[in-house]
Amino acid sequence: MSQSVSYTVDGDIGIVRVNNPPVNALSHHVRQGLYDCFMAADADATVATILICDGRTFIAGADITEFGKPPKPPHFSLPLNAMEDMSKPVIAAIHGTALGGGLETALCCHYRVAVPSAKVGLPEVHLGLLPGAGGTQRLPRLIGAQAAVDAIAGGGHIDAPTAHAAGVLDALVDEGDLLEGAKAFARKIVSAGGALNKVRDINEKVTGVDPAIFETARANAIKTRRGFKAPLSCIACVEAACTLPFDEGMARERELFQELHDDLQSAAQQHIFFAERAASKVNDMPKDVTVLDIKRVGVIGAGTMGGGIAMNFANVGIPVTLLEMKQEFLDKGLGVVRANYERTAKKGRLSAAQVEERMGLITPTLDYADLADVDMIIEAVYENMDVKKEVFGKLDEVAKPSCILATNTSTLDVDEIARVTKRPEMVIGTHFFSPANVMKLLEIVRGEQTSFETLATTLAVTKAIKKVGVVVGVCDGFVGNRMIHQYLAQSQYLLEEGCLPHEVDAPIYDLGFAMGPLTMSDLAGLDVGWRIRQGKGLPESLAEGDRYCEIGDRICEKGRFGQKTGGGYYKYDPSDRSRQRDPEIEQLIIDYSREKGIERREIEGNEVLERLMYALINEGAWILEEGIAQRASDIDVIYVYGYGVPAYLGGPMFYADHIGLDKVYQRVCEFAERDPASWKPAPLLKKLAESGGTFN
Ligand code: 3H9
Repeated sequence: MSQSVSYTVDGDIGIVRVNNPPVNALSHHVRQGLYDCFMAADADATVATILICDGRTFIAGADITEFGKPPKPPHFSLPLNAMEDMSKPVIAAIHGTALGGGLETALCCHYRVAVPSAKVGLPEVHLGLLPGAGGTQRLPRLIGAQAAVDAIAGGGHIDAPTAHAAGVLDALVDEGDLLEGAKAFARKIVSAGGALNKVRDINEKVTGVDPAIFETARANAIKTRRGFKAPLSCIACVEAACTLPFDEGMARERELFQELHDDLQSAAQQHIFFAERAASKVNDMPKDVTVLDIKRVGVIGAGTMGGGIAMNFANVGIPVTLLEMKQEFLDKGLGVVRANYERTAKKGRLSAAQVEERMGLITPTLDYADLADVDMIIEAVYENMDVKKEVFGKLDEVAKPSCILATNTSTLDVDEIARVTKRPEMVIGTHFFSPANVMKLLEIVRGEQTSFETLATTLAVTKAIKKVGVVVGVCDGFVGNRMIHQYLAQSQYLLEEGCLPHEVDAPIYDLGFAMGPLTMSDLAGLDVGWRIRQGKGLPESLAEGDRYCEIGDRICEKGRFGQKTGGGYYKYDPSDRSRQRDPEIEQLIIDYSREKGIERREIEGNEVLERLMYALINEGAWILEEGIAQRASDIDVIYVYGYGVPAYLGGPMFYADHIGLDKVYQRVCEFAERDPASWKPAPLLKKLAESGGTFN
């Protein structure tokens, strides 16, 4: 028998136990082990069989590492059918997370019991897949078509009490002893006659369903998950459960699963799943590093960023002391935080009591001395080196020696900030993305003196506040903004060479990005970059041979700072903020080219896409070469979670691998020949292109 699944007999009850760390995934040996053990259980004299798992969780799904490789027998259907066809009741005993193939396994048991802290769900959609082991056919028979569409196309986790109320679980048992609870449940079933409740037999097909629910679900998926194929296939499968008998529905599920499995989208989404987990690993970090206990944090600055950062902590029950310079700033900042929470409450996602509880966790203050007992301070003041240094000097004086000092900066040198303190090893950068309470990405900037303890603690805090953290090194713009700088520069050059704003944006939007570079600039606000450029004395301070486009400056000079002022590269309807082309700006661009003696030309779609994407990729290669990012997949995570790149593209470096690095490099060289001022082919890109290598 497989070592990862065992069968024992406890009195009159058989126990099949899975032990396949870390998450009891259904690897091929587990599938074989389940089959063998259930065969053994069926043949002996027990009255019922319990399926339970060791370790931290029930089966958390198929083994994702097996996807995209030659299939290893047995197929899922062998053990799952064997369980469902057992001649005595089978009870799944669930703790942790029964996800994907794990829940599908449980749905082949005749009964399901769980501890209240357990969660169930079919999250395959997030991997670009659909539940391929009968989940799309069994779940609707159990909970109805609408609830099944929500669960399968949404892919969320459902907590055990909710799952119990919905009928996914038959009973909740005491947290303390799952096995005893499951045994008691089994005996009750046996003494009541031992009915074999097969989900597949609940009905021939799910009936009485209004077909409009599928149309609504499809329209919603197209709107909220633009370009993703899996949600639509998930919906189609649930629809099949309502129109086809079970076996035919299963065949449809298999067919659509295979289509998704073989598609690049699912490979990309699986890449992002593993990339996200790899990102929290620091290559040179010793295993035994102490992680400090962060019980209370301080946040400096109650502006948009500071308020959003404070909310992250309050959301997970960590008290925050929020410091501002003036009472009016504090009042305003807290007002914004409250308004944010109340908006969420209006949507039904928070209760009034939870709003108060979270507000209660944020203690406002004007006094630095109130930060004396916090364990970590995140400074989120104005992006200016002198201001930040002054704040850090003060923090160093008031904070206890074990307190970590973090700076929320998107560009500044963390080492320079650290040097004003007597604890540079406890200083780190935390680059939150705006809005900080919503965006999942956190660039964790490791300074030259940042200790492993500080780094490991910051990574743990990142996980605690449910962000995806990526460790990056110090340089101007770190990873995300340094790359975006090159991308935005190309968007400007494309304008002066012949494109109008919508012609720059369209290919990127069509590729799947949330928006093109100029729409993004309008949304972010054009004034910030303009002031930075003014601060640098541009364009007068340009070095010989540097390339600079003044179109952005000219637009700002008109008082147009983007969406917030009703216009930037585009104009925005004041009633609904809808974006429209603006003839005035288009003329400004055409006049600018003429003024600079640039002959405008027709730039076809592919060149626009290539210049924008390859600017990102080439800079990404430089960043890897310099060790600013540890691995290419970290860059992909940053772009998916921070810059609106859809997970189904896998991020810019995964995209480059797919295009072929030889092709990318060749085009980058062509661009560099035409425009050496703005293109410097990265040696790593050259090396990989020439050796047939890939980034990931
Ligand atoms: C599926 O089931 C298809 C079916 O319909 C059948 C079709 C025929 N496989 O996240 P963590 C690894 S699709 C392999 O840090 P947590 C993970 O990479 C699947 N490995 O822990 C990490 O490795 P490392 C549907 C997996 O406590 C380690 O386990 N199921 C898998 O924060 C710990 O993971 C899902 O989509 C896997 N399935 O969260 C569930 N899952 O230590 C995916 C995890 O080397 N998993 N690993 O970095 C999760 O959502 C979370 O891992 C879970 C635990 C909530 C379970």
